[in-house]
Amino acid sequence: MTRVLITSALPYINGVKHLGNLAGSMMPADVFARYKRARGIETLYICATDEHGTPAELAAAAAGQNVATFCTEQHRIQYDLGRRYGLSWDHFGRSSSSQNRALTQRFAQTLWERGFIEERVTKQVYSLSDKRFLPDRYVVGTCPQCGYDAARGDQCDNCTRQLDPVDLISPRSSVSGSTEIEIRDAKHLFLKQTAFAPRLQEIINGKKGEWPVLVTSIAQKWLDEGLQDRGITRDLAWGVPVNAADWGPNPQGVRPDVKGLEGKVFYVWFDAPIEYIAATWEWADAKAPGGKAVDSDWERWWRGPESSDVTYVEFMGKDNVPFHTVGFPCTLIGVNETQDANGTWRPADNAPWKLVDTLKGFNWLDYYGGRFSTTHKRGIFMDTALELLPADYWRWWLTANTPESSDATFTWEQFQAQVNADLADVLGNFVNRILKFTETRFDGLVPEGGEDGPTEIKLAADVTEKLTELTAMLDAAEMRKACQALRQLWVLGNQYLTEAAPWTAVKTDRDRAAVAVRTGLNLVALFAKVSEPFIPFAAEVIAGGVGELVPGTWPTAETALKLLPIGRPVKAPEVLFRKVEDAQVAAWIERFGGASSAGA
Ligand code: B3M
Ligand code: ZN
Repeated sequence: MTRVLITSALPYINGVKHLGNLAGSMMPADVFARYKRARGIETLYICATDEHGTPAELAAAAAGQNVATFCTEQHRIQYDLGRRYGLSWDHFGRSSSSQNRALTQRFAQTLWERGFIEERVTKQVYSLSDKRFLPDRYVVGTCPQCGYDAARGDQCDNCTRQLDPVDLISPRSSVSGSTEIEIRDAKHLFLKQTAFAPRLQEIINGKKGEWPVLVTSIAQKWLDEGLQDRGITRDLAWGVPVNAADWGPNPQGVRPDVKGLEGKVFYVWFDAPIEYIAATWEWADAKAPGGKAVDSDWERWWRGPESSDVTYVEFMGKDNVPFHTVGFPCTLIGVNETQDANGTWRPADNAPWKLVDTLKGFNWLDYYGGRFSTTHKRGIFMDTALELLPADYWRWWLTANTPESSDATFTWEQFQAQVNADLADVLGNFVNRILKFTETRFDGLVPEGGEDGPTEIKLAADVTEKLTELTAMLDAAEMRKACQALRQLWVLGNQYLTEAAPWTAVKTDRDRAAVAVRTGLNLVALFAKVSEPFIPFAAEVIAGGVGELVPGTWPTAETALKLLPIGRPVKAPEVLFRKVEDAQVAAWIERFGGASSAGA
């Protein structure tokens, strides 16, 4: 039995995330994690807030708060919201944790001692009016690649290219808006990514045809354009301190010249992916007696022979793919391996850190064809969405519309049509019909008597087909197709009831009606079980209606329609899904903007 390690991209700390963020990382990761657990597979789903870098500092400044206090509050908010969406993280950590600080510093030290980091004097954007360097998002300007006029210093939101702040055309400070800017020399550490290009190419070649084309093509584009060595330190007060004074000599026997490195921190994209590992360490510490785990508790998921049965799956939006196919693998290869004088790579020790096995990258979820925007408050955010409707409505719609092969778009009209049809008309209606009928005509008990006829035999075959499809799609983390198969499974329930018509049969042939009711109730149990990864709250209510289900077992062709013992008491739940009304949709369009807000 293999274990599964799952991470979803770490949401920035700078505010509540919108539904687009949820759709393209945390939601599919959660469905996948819940599915694996439902199969009885040992699963660890790790996420955390990404708390360093300019997004955190800028947002704290905008809120008029000290950055540490801001991060503590915002982490709590994101944690609570995630739980209310049913996100089943085993741990939701913080990249500002002491564990991440220790691990980031340790990795950097190793990279230096192996010769993969070097010191360079670089040109940096300096703001005369703000009297400070302006790294990354502290500077905005025109993208030199695509001409987008609000590109940030680190990355262009329009063409997704990574940028260097000094390359921006017409740069201005995001702190003050000032254009009084000059370029000054400053010392920084660089990760020699160029050295890793052949190793990365090997990895990507091995993943072509297995990972989504979106992912391998982004990675390949990067490799084709030629990797750049990457500055991994910044002139910021908030972050993981470089701490180079502790480092030993590099292969040339040179110790880092600490002068000029004081007061610097690592670049957020250096420490953030390391937090996947450090958050696992946090998880182990959190459940260890005395709050201090032994290393093997968390390392068994991440390194060496103890982790050889672990499959590691990452979920993220396409803008994060370069950092996970190039940046983070460079860090890990550099701590796992050494390169001798002839350029040959050799394992550095017998406990290498795990690299990603499967990388699921997603396109964007748009709002009426335009981008969701935190800055422009366009679209729907995780907190407001829950004021409108229960989490399962959002979970279902977002998963059924996961932006897998192309961008997807949210519109209120389509949302209403889909959740009403799938959840209220198909699933909710089925569960309600059969349970109510059992209560009124069969004393609320799974009835005995009668034998399966041709309708049941046909149903079993159809159920097996859809269940096989659903299972295969979940194994492949193909969320849209998984939802499609699940919806078709629900539809089979209604079709069966209409055909078997126990309400008619009961008048003349009670055994026939008993078969139909028993089969219908088993379908309810089946739906509770297989819908749980998608709509866990409703699934729990449905399961409650037919009694507890065995955890850690996934139905098979043999068990799918035999989940309930004869005589088990059942009970119709309260209304499972209320329909979304036209008046609500009209009000929400008014409040959040509809088609007419597109392109804003
Ligand atoms: N915080 C960017 C984002 O939320 C970044 C992901 C980090 S994953 C290590 O899109
Ligand atoms: Zn651009």
